[in-house]
Amino acid sequence: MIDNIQNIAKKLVIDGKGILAADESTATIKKRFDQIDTESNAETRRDYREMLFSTKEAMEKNISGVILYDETIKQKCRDGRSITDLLRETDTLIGIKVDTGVKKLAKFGNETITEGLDGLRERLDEYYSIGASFAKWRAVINITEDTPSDYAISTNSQALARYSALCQESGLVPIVEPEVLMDGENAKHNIDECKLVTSKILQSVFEELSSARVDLDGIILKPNMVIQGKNCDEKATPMEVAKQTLDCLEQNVPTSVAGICFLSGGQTDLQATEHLSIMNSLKKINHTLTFSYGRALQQSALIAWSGKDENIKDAQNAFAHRAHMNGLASIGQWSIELDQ
Ligand code: 5MM
Repeated sequence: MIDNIQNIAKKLVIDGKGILAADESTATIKKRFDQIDTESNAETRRDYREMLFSTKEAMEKNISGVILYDETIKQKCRDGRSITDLLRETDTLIGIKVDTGVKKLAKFGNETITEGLDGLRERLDEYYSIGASFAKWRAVINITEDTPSDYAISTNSQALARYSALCQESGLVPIVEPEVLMDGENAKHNIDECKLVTSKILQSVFEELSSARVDLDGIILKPNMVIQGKNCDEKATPMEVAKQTLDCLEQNVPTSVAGICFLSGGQTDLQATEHLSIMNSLKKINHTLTFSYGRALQQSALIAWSGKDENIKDAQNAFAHRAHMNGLASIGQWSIELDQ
């Protein structure tokens, strides 16, 4: 079973490919659809995601796996095939979001804890039987004047470790996502602050993974890049973001981790691609670095689609383009000229 997990993890980070995060919860996808004045219901959500997953060129060449939401993994395409069969046709690995969301951490103000451990073993077995080969759990850490607290860091890390151990027992590769948010009002949230907090959460996560006996060669880490918060005036250059991110990962991520797939976190499409490409072109780290983007892969396709069937081709072209650009970034060969 462990061999299989290691092979799946390797396949997820194979050269030129990365992960499409399409596991927006119902509330999050509604926010995305609100931007394009499109009603969010089970059918429109299925249509949108089916459109992405049937972009054959992108899926075959640049997408190793897709993270689905519970609703989607059980849905059928318009023609009656299952969504999982559609993904299998392009040899795309099937992933599933298994946390049940971020809730307020009692007695800790606005800090959060990610829930979903109760009954997780049974849910993982069910997803495995439907065809999932990997899973995802996202912890959220917010930088403010007085957060994150040590307790929020440790309790979220413990949850990530318990989830990871359960995944591996069930034959699924866990994607371990401790996200330090770019959002927030804090003007002091500069790149150094982000590096400090990202280092803290990574140290804590790897301590807990080790205590939980998780095999690191059977996990994928999904971290944020080291970058200033949205409200900070001190903007780091792309080279600084790349170098500080590499430095942080080198110091805090054991080399046995199978691969690192970044989240985009609210960066623009181009920023997310450029940062990844610079990191890979610097070749300073032993890990494979690629993408597990949600917004940075989908935004242009979402706008092009705008909820209309007649726009499907344009939207698929937009998605294929971003997937291609990020595929190039994953091997350090992207350039702005190619992206025009
Ligand atoms: C696709 O969005 C994922 C699910 O988010 P919610 O639980 O808030 O609905 C999210 O975890 C996503 O996978 C990561 O944040 C990475 O996405 P971005 O857009 O930051 O690349």
